[in-house]
Amino acid sequence: MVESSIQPQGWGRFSANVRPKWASYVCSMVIVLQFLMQSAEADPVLGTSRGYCRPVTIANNKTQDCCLPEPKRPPIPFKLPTNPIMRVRRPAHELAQDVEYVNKYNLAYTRMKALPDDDPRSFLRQWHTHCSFCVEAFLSRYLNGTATPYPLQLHFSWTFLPWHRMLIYFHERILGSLIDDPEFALPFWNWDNQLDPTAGQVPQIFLPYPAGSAFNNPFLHEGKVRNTNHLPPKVLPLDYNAIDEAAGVVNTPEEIKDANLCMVWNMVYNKVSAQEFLGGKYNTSANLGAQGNVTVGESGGAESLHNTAHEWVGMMNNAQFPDNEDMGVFTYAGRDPIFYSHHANVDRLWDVWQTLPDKVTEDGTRTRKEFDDVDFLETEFTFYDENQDMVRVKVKDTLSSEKLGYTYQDMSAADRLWIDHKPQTSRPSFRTTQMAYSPNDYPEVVLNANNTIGSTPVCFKLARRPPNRDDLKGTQVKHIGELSEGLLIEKVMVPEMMYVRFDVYVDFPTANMESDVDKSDYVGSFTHLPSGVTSMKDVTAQVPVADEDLFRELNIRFSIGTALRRIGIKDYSTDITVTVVPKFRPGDENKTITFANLKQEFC
Ligand SMILES: *[C@@H]1O[C@H](CO)[C@@H](O)[C@H](O)[C@H]1NC(C)=O
Ligand SMILES: *[C@@H]1O[C@H](CO)[C@@H](O)[C@H](O)[C@H]1NC(C)=O
Ligand SMILES: *[C@@H]1O[C@H](CO)[C@@H](O)[C@H](O)[C@H]1NC(C)=O
Ligand SMILES: *[C@@H]1O[C@H](CO)[C@@H](O)[C@H](O)[C@H]1NC(C)=O
Ligand SMILES: *[C@@H]1O[C@H](CO)[C@@H](O)[C@H](O)[C@H]1NC(C)=O
Ligand SMILES: *[C@@H]1O[C@H](CO)[C@@H](O)[C@H](O)[C@H]1NC(C)=O
Ligand SMILES: [Cu+2]
Repeated sequence: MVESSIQPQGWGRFSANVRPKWASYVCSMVIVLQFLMQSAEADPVLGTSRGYCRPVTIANNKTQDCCLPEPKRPPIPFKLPTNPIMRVRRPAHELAQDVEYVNKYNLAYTRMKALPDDDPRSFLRQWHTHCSFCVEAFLSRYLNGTATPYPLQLHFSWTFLPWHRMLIYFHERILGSLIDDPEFALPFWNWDNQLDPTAGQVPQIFLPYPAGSAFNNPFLHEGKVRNTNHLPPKVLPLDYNAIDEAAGVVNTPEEIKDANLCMVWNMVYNKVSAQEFLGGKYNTSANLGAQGNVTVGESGGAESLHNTAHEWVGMMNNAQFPDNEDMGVFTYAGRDPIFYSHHANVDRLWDVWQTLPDKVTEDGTRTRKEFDDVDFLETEFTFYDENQDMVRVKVKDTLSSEKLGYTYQDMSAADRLWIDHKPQTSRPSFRTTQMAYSPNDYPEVVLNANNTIGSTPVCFKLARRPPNRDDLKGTQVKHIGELSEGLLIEKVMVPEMMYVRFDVYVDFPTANMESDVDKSDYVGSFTHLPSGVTSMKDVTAQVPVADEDLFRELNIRFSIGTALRRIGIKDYSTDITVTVVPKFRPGDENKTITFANLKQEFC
């Protein structure tokens, strides 16, 4: 068993390591037995930088090399600390006037930046860690280290939250060690907080302080590429709409606040199952289409919600920064320190999510649980720690921040605002006010036909049925009444280089771009950030193909149970309509995205 835990050493550049034959034989046996014991289909992914890496292609045929150095020592297994010193992460807006913290934070980054490029703790390599793992520079592997032919992509599935949790966990420890402060904790950008109007602004600690003040923070802002239109006092609108912005539409602070509460309620509170909040299973057997499309999985609520902050902070439509640096694109996001603070808040929302009561399902008794699927729990990532050691972390060790030794300052008063949020403007139900309305007047989706989202809203009839015992399979609940009713849009072909956003409404067939999201019939949004594009065509030859040919094939789930009850539909036999409202970016208005199916599904 001890030997098998270091088995992944036996591949990549370390394959020449000498190991007695009998030992590797025993190891293989142990591993085979472990696999047999799990399940015939078990294939947890190993996300590591070892063994293979290619530069990622970004827009306009440029490439960015984000590959990471090889470890100097054999990788070590991650161990949860036994008596951890608690690092308390505090909200960035409350740290703005804390001279000691701001200066310490800046010093840690300044030292990180000064490390040589081949040091995996250097800021360059911290950025590269996100760039490479999130833009398909590596191949996904089996736990024994054998490469699959499929590119690794840690967004768009259940790996999103645990991987980013550990990315910032090690980032924080490295920063702390560089200033000899074992209690150093990252600040979190508390953008869901609508109680304090400064919480949703780009935090002051990432902006220059007045000249001559006691604050010293140049690394946190100098050379960072951001949208100068979105600096304080502007507040991040979680339903950000670049077309409206370009057209000069200005929302009042009150409208922004309501929309923000509604978005967080929908994308966090209303996601009662792990699948809805974290995302779906990572697909380790994705097809490599001739054109190199990537089949990833299903994005969760946390991920869609967090993309908006990326898009809003990054520089947009600037000829000098055509790739929407830094935050606006996966490739460059890690180059802005605000990225780590943004992800600390996403991580905090995961902690909060675990504690939320259930007012979502029919029974109202479902507890929020992480996946118990062995493919999830045994999934492994490698990261570099504060000693430059490569550490192999299993997802099962990432599920409790407290066990990891950090915690978040209590923000429950602000959290409560979105937890208890009810749509402010109750639009009268279309069903009751429009006598002539019937879902039968709208087409049902035709499976695998050319169903498209784009240009104008599209409306489909959705046939509904009650949940049954078969629906319990693969979920973590035993009672039908605890299932969450969802709408699943399948095989959405998302162009890799396109910002995508669309909103979904139930029983509101006339919904359009200007419809207020803070209404009962709004059920959520999907957002997608572009990234560098790598060819899946020929993995070894590293031949880039045209950006516009590449797609990510994703399933997208919307939770509709509460919305239906709020608009007065209390049974499962009433058919409804589903309206998908595209909110693509300026210039993309006429683009279309295809999908294969749209159906009711419980989870
Ligand atoms: C990108 O490179 C390919 C192959 O070299 C070339 O055919 C294509 O025109 C280039 N595209 C752009 C936008 O430069
Ligand atoms: C590693 O695991 C995969 C999947 O179980 C298997 O196909 C492959 O042969 C294994 N490789 C080694 C070297 O054991
Ligand atoms: C994984 O992707 C392949 C190829 O698109 C698909 O056939 C398969 O059903 C997917 N598996 C899961 C679990 O979604
Ligand atoms: C990739 O996706 C595009 C868009 O849906 C599609 O036209 C193309 O056929 C796909 N390629 C493969 C090989 O599946
Ligand atoms: C699918 O629909 C889009 C938009 O209506 C159209 O541009 C495209 O040609 C269609 N594709 C096929 C294969 O019918
Ligand atoms: C989208 O299509 C409309 C109608 O054909 C056209 O007027 C408009 O210029 C197009 N927009 C873009 C960005 O191509
Ligand atoms: Cu990421």
